[in-house]
Amino acid sequence: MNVCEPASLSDETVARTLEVVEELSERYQIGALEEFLKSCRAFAEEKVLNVAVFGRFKAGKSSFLNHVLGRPLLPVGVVPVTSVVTEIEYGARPRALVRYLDGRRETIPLERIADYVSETQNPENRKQVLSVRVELPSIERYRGIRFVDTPGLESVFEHNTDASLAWLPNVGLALVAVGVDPPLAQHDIELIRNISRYTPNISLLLTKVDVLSEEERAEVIDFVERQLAKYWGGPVPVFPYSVRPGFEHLREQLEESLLAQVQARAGEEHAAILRHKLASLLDECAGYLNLALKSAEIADSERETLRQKILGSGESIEDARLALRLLVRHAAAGSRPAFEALLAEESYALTQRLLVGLAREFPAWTGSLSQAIRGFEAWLSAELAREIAALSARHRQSFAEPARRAARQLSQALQDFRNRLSERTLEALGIPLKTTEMELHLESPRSPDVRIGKIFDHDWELVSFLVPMRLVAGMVRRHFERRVSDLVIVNLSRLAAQWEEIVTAQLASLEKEAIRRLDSLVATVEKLVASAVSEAPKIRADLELVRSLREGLERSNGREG
Ligand SMILES: Nc1nc2c(ncn2[C@@H]2O[C@H](COP(=O)(O)OP(=O)(O)O)[C@@H](O)[C@H]2O)c(=O)[nH]1
Ligand SMILES: [Mg+2]
Repeated sequence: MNVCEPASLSDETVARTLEVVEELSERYQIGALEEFLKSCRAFAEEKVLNVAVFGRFKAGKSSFLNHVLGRPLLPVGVVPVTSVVTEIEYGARPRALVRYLDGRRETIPLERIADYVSETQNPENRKQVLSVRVELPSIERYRGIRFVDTPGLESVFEHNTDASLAWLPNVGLALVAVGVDPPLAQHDIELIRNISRYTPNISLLLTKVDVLSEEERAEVIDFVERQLAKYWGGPVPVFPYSVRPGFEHLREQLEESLLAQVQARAGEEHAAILRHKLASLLDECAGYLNLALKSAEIADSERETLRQKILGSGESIEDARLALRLLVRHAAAGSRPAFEALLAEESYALTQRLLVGLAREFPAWTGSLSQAIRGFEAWLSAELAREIAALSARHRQSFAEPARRAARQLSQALQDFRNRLSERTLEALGIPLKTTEMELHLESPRSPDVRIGKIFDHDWELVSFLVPMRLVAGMVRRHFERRVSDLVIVNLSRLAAQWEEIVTAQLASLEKEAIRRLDSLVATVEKLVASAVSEAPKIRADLELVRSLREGLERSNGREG
């Protein structure tokens, strides 16, 4: 097996197309094409298809991947951290890159992967890891494939942030690992159903077949196939597997009939999508040039009227900007109350948990009142910090939602503006200007840094250091209990405020970007509409060049089909 180059869409065609569009958009100042160009260029460089391994905990996923990779890379037999996936692909140098929820990245030695993906070493994902990406030089034969080790089962679909599932739509092959003990449960069928939303290519990996005799193996495979036909119905090929010596032929079988195909298809699929993107890019570029040409063909005296017809007055563009700003303002105003309501629901249970903890700890705080206060302070700030950090992580999705929603709405509003422009050019010049808004990019928000407010007012402490606890224990305990309740409220409200601050910053940068795009589109159209009669011949020649590139793309498509 080796790298599979898209047969009919040559690198040269791709490079030439990108180059021409870039040159044209610079020369005609078509700033509005910049995002589209960037997205095409990024896609042209990305050539990886994911092979993801799903399945219940202890199904043998990590063992299987280690076997295929030819080294004990992933920890085996450990409880996986529910939200961390490990991605493995070819790379020139061996390295492991940890990506955190807040966007930080850190390179770690390969031997330390378990510190990030196993529950014992990273309980409840306290390290706030999003994923671990491993690159190995030894797997060059799997170039073009990225293996994904997923944590146990449903967790993948339930507890994850968007970012950690970013690879899902790009799954070229999903392997559902099922041990032979027991082979295939309702759970696994549900999992297959879930995955089928993302990829039609699902195979079943029947692991640990070494524990069966040859006869039993045939029986189990037969059973699994019948169950699949009965409860699922779709095509799911079954591959028996074992990592034990003596079963190497199973691995070869899997490589030959599955991985090789995926690799070949990865190239083809990528080429098909890239061709489509480049064709749209050329079409949009031609659209702008046509606008320039039609404008150049009218008399100079009519140009201002044309500009008015297409772009309207300065006021109407200001209105469009205002509409974008209002969208953002609305999202900003709603976020704080939403966060507070969300956290208010947690308040009671959190207080109760802490009070139970207090009851357990309190008897140990003997000696003086001063010592008790210090014990209480140390205990409560540690507990609260842990609880608040966990809450923050658990509701991360909800905290991130206002900015995500705003990003969607802004993209839509910008697209609407583009569509209106297209209608107006159609009216004014007889040609539409069909263009697409690229999604607004949204950084994954950083996590707030959780700090716990002051636990005690020190006036009280001044007189406290000598008072023996046995005299005041009842009073002190009631006081501690009130402090627990108060501090829960204070710190939940602070967490809401911190998230609001983060979201506000995200919204501000979204607003800035949306306005920039609007302005860039308006500037592009202004510039093109102002094209002079003398420019017409050059524009015609450039349009001809774009047309020939477009035809070249069509031809390469025909050859493939
Ligand atoms: N007999 C046998 N045991 C296996 C095989 N593959 C995995 N195991 C065992 O199954 C257990 C769970 O494996 P692991 O890879 O951690 O499962 P995961 O939770 O799905 O990643 C471990 O104790 C492995 O030693 C196999 O092919 N044969
Ligand atoms: Mg595992």
